[in-house]
Amino acid sequence: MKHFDAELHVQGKSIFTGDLPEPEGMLHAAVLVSPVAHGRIVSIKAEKALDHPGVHAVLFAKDIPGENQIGNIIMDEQLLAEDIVHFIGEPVAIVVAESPILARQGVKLIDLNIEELPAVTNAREAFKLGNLIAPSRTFSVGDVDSAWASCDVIVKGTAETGGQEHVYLETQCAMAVPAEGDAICIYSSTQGPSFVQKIAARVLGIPIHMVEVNVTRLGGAFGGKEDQATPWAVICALATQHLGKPVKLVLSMREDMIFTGKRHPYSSDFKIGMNKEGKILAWEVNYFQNGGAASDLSTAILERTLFHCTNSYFIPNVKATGYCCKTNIAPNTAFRGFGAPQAMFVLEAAICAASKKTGVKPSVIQETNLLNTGDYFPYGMEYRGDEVRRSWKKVYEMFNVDETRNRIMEFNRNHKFLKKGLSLMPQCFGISFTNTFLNQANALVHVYTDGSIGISTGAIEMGQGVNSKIRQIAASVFSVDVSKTRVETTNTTRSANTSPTAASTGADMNGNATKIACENIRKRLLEVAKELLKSSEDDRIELVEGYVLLNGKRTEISWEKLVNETYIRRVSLSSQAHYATPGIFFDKNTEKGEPFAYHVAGTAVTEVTVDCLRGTYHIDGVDIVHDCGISINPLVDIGQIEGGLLQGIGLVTIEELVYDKGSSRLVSDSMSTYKIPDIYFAPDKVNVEFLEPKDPYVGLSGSKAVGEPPFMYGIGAWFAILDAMKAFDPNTDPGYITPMTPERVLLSLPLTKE
Ligand code: LUZ
Ligand code: MOS
Repeated sequence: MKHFDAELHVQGKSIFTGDLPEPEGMLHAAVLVSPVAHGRIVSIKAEKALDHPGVHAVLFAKDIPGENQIGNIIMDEQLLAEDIVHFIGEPVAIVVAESPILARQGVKLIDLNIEELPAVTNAREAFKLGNLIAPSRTFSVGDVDSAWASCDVIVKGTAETGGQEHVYLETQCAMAVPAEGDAICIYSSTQGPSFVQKIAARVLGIPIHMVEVNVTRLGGAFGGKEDQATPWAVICALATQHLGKPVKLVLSMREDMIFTGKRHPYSSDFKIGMNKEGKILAWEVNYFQNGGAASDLSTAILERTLFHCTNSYFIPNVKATGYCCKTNIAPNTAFRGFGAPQAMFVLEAAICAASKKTGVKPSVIQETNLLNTGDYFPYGMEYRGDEVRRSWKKVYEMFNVDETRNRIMEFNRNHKFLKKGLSLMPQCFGISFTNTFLNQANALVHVYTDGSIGISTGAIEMGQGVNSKIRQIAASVFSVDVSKTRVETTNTTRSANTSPTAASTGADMNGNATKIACENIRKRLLEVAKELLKSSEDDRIELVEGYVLLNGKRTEISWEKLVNETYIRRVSLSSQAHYATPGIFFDKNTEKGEPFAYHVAGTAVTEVTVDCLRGTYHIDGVDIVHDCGISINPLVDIGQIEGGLLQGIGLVTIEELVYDKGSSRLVSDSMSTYKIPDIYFAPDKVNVEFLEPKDPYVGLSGSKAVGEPPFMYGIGAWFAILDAMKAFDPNTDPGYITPMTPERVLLSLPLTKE
């Protein structure tokens, strides 16, 4: 049950896009980007760059033969700016040269003259100016307006969540190679090869079948390569089309951090109403999403925010409205959780605020309102699981939460400046793309005459172990050893019209397509076995551990022999299959439907220690009870849970994006100024306990999606830190603002305390 790439990784033998052997005559691209947040291009002069040794070409918007448009949901983003630039880092021109250094020297020699225009970087400011990417959307259920009258407590407030840089180890990169005729082959580090293919064809003005996109694996993505791998691949393809030469582009870490979008910062207003017992009766929230300078996936992300506006809780009266605001920063994009963490933070903040006003403990309010089986979400879907309450209960029992609280109180009594805090963080995440049509995948499986198996799907391996799970599924259908299977590169000629590997659905959907294809082949193999054994209708024929079994007894027909006999009989050993998640739909007019195949839930307990003199803190431990269903690969799943948790903790603690007030330039544009959790920052211990599975038909053979849900547990760190700060000063009020950096902690606490 290992991650089959691990051996290659530790030996440095895994192939990433940047490692591919460079074809003869390879050229390198570099990109001239806008140095201002908003402006009008007055003139561009490229003569000096063209005279620079080794420079082969400088390309502008006017050199695009097709459409200068890379938009996905809304067509509002040019590949190369023509007239107006909208953010620092927006591509304006491409320099193609004989080396990456020469290309970047060429970029510096271009004379770009821009007349600056006023820039907006803040979502609320953009909203006031009417700069919206799309009309607002509202999810509602019950009647909040009349519900306030029956509430004993009503609390209003605001919450702010900051953005987050993806920090994939492998930066954005691509290579394009000319093929026969006017065809082009693109090697791209993308989560969405079909999207790269479609946009390249659109920009180059050629049919989609003239573009082949090939992906071996990514060095991390986290959503950052769902939409935003595309421009770099298309830039290479455009240069290849112009010059007839292979062209490669690898962004430096710093370029990547400046040029590409991040998680959306949100600013939200909330109003929560409860009765005396802590039952939440009404919830009203307005989310102001900072979309950046182009729509990218912002509207889909805002939609997922609305879907998760009540997280793990049942609230009878809800009105949630989202505003997708257009600002002059790099277009923000998909990031693990896709708008859900932002929604969940606001509700936890509101619970915290309500607790402060009533004296009812946050955990009591949380538990009172947890979803029960049969409750309805504001979007009309029934909660069919029971894992929300089951995980809450189990976390208390397994990890002795009550004892921990007593230990913490004791500790806090005995320490003046060091204070411990605790929080519980439940999460409930909907699995499926919220855009229903994206919930489809396909697979192509070949069994070769020696019995080895080759599998192609639309899934992208980005470290998350999807290929390991797909291999295990194929091996289990044929009942052969996993070593007989191999997952090929992801290639648009073998898997067409695929959805990006995203929304935690990669293994579910591509695994199910693989399963169907394998089952098709197995059926044919069993027919041949029947012939070989001259068996009758009531005989039971199976494939078990590399042999054909007749009525439960092993025959001498091995897997290899059966495969070869099937080939000799001219029966196909290949199958292509399609999978579409059944039963889901959503009506955007009524904002009601059944958008998710299922929900994944769990609960985390976080303990922290804060040094209230220095503002520094340490995450002592996180105990998690999580629902993986029937895990196909527990090691991979625990890796996803731990990784997601750490990334979530990073979001709410130390990951801070800083922009210069005057120029709107990203100041935290390198790994020395943008800190992410490292091994020292990580919790001393992370305990992960799987919840006993309940539904064997869900997901992929009963296993549930694991990519995004565990990210949400990290939010608990913020509330645990606040809990510790309150032990030092009950009146502390840092605001409901992420990240809770040590600076914020320090500035929120009194300087001296007796
Ligand atoms: N991408 C997307 C996603 O296009 N739609 C989604 O619903 C989604 N959800 C999570 C992550 N990526
Ligand atoms: Mo994503 S946030 O690419 O699942």
